[in-house]
Amino acid sequence: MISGKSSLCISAEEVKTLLREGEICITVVGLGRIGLPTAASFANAGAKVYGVDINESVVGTINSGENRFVDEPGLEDMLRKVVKEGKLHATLRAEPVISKSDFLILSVPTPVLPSKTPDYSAIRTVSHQVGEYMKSGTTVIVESTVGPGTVENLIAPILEAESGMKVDADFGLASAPERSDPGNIMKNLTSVPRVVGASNSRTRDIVAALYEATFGVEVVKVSSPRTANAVKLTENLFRDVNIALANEFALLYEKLGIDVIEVIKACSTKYNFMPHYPGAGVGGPCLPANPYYLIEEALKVGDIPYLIRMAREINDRMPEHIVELTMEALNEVAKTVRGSKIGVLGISYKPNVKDVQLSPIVSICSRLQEMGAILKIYDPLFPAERAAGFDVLDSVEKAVSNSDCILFGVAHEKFKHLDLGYLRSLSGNRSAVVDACHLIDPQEAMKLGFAYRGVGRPRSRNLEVF
Ligand code: SAJ
Repeated sequence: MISGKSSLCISAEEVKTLLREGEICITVVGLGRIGLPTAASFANAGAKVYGVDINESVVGTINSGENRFVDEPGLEDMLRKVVKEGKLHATLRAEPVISKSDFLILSVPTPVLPSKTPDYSAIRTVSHQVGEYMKSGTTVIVESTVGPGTVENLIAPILEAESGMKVDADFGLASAPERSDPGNIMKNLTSVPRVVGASNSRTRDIVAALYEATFGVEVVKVSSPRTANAVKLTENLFRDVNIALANEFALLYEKLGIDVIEVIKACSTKYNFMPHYPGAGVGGPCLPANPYYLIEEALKVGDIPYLIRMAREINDRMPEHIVELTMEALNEVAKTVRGSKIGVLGISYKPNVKDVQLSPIVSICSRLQEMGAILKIYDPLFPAERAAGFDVLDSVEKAVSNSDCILFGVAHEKFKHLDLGYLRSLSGNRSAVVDACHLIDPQEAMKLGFAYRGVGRPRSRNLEVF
């Protein structure tokens, strides 16, 4: 504890000084892709940080200074430094560290169940643990993404019941939802403004000062935890809906013989157009899950968010559309999916990130395999590894050689410099190519003799005359 003082009694100014002087103790619960960079950053700013996780190997690797998120630039060096300095220590046992912490940061997963309802079991369990062991004067900060109202109506009552204390009177409660892009987390943590809402303005100011001092980033103070959670969900659902609109345009323009990418690029010349792009579907830990946190809260008050739900249906339909395009392209060269060798380039859920969580390409590969295709997958982030139950090869050549179809799944930086003519020479004769991520030029593919299909793209060569 801060030399015996409560984190509720210090001023925002004092936070910065105490942090620098190593007087602040922080426990981060949940050491995943957000929790670990957060813990390392607080330690690097001077705090004494404990990281709590339920996974023994996670705890072990962290204490040896190893970084398991190899695709997060900047994390490796910082983690090794703070572990070596003894400023960050990971542990499986929450009790001894929670009871001596000034700030407790909850950063555990809040996935969505197959029933499309949020799974708050982890945050519930952690709230019981924290409530049981936390001392008076502690401030609890929820970074996990939850529906608006969850902090006030689910987490706060558990903390009060377990601790016998009262929010504001005995402990502070705040929401500071993470807003970082996987693959750019360390950069985002120090550049993207942080939204903070708390149970009272004093706690909000103290938490804001802690984040400003640690990350050097602007803090947007809002009126409550529920507002902070609404901000996080609004920005992500805005994105999901606009991606769905781009996908809807793509499905229509394919039929109208219009190139949706050409249209979007031209639209982008308009000052208030916000480009979003069609693709294989929406994957990752955030966008496919976030809408259901808000939908659940809406249904509780009798509101039905039609557009948000329809957007989810459109985006979830895209993997099947890519499978249909693959069938069409193979049929064009008198082949069927069954028995065809398909070279899949990219299996991550988005470019340049080593993560297959809810990856649409995984859904596509599973469906093609069910249909009897022989898959040869390459992803530069998973070379010679297994990903989502699939073997990943270690070169483009191994995936593409003698293939009946090349499927571009993810626009990894490494794929942008591939020579399509070279790939044509490697693939079997009369081969097809399907572009799920608008990576290649349709006209070039067709001129090379591929049977081409691309999401939202024309499937015939430009006619010289109309
Ligand atoms: N996608 C499209 N079309 C687009 C953009 C994305 O189909 O125009 C697809 C991607 O391929 C991917 C999925 O949507 O499968 C999600 O893409 P994303 O770029 O939104 O990536 P995420 O899921 O990592 O989103 C995170 C979010 N960050 C947080 O929730 C804290 C999101 O708010 C960010 O906008 C995003 O990172 C980012 O790019 O920063």
